[in-house]
Amino acid sequence: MNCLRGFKSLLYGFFFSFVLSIWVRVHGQNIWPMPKSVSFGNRTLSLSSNFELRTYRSNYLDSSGILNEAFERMMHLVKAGHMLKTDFPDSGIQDSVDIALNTFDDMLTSLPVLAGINIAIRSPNETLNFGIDESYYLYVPDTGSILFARVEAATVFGALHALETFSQLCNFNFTTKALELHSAPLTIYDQPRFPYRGLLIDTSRHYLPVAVIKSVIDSMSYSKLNVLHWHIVDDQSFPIEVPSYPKLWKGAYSNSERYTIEDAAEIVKYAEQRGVNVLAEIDVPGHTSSWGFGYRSLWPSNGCRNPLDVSNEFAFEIIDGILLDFRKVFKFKFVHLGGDEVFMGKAPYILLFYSELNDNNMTLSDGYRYFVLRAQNIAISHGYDIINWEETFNNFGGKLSPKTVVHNWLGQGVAQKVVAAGLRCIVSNQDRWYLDHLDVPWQHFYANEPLTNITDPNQRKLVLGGEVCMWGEQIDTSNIQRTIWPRAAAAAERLWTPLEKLPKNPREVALRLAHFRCLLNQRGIQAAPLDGYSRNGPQD
Ligand code: CP6
Repeated sequence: MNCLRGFKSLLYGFFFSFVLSIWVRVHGQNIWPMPKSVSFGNRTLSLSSNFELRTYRSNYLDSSGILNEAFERMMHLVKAGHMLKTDFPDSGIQDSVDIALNTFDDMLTSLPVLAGINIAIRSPNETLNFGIDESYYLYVPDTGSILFARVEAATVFGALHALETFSQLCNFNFTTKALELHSAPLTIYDQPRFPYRGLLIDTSRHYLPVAVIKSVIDSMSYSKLNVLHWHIVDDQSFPIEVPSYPKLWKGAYSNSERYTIEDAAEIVKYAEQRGVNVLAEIDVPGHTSSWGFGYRSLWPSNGCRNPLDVSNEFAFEIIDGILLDFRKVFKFKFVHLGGDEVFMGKAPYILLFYSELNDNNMTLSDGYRYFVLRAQNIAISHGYDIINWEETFNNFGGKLSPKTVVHNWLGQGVAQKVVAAGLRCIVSNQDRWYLDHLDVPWQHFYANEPLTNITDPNQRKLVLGGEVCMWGEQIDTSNIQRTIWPRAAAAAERLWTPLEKLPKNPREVALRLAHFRCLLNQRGIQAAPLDGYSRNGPQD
């Protein structure tokens, strides 16, 4: 049976490597997202069976292992690159590949052999955070006695992007069973257009196992997204442990559907090793019904479980405890404090609170603003800058603290108003970048331009980037990856590639994205097909 299967995949392999070789010649590079600048020739190199990582002439020691581990992963992935998703639905990686490569002999190929990749990092001690330098330079020579690819990057996280790009340039040759690179000599200068390129996951509506979150992080690194926005808790469940308030996770769906603080730390570390920041969200004062399962006094009244009660000091104490614990684990510059969809009509207690303060001129909106500002000050006291959903901005008439980043979601044109008010902004307009809107096609994700109608260069700088949102009401382990991909990749290129370098030919974009989708499949990510396109062309 195995033998038959192997034979079948070999046949497929011949077929696809044939198609692929024509493909590469006609269309050049299938890199996703498209780098800032690429130039390449058409010589084929064969990767040595001992293809190695070197860091000499660099004072980077890799004490954290980030670079060496990324190199090992990259080699594993490119070896898996010829496997067909249809044959191996659970994993793109097969033992037989390693066997094939080990029997391959460098001496038997007539092609020039690429011996390894030599990486130099200019700022070796940089840790991952918002705004670090992610640029890299990648050069693959085609002449010389011993060929080494060369990477230069300011930070190790730029070098990770270089390795990802390099992995996308490698192909498996079924005839010689060797890995090949078809486009030497090759020079790439690359750097992201926006520093914030996010993806939201929601673990309150449906629990996502740690392994699933890790696989989402893997796939983010393949498309160079760099912020995992973790909408951890909401009305439906409170799945995370908060050591300062250990009863909070009584709001979890079950004992097996929750994250220990060690799980959270493990996710953050896993993400950091892949160049992905984790932005934790605690959405207040709305979306908090699950908090009261552990601490009943957080529910405003019988039959009313949210928003948190502005007149209840304990609400602020508990936010303080949560952020104290979060700060030890979530090292990102920002914490997300939500602030969306607060229905004040259900909260007459707020007016009661103000009448107790003898200020009867206060309104429910004043209560909302008081809550948002106090939560912000708690976050600032723990060393965070803040991200808030756009309702905060809309309710404050543009007078929010300058430490706030406004997270757009309601509609287009909001970024324009936010940056005109001098605040920073992240774009997620729901008509284009909400992944739970299943009817929005990848072309709309691709076409969504964060800088629409913003011309002043200083205002343009205030748009930090954008984020696609995978809300969890309809999503769990069974369908999360195929709902995220390939559409999130379309947004990832919009956020990475310089505007003037974004490919304009829709057919080129569709085919290259179809190819990237196939790459995800080969790497074990269950990305959905593009409507009407395979990597071999339109199906018409
Ligand atoms: N949960 C939270 C949600 C949404 C928001 N906040 C949401 C609203 C509308 C749509 C999708 C998601 N489910 N906490 C809005 C930011 Cl269409």
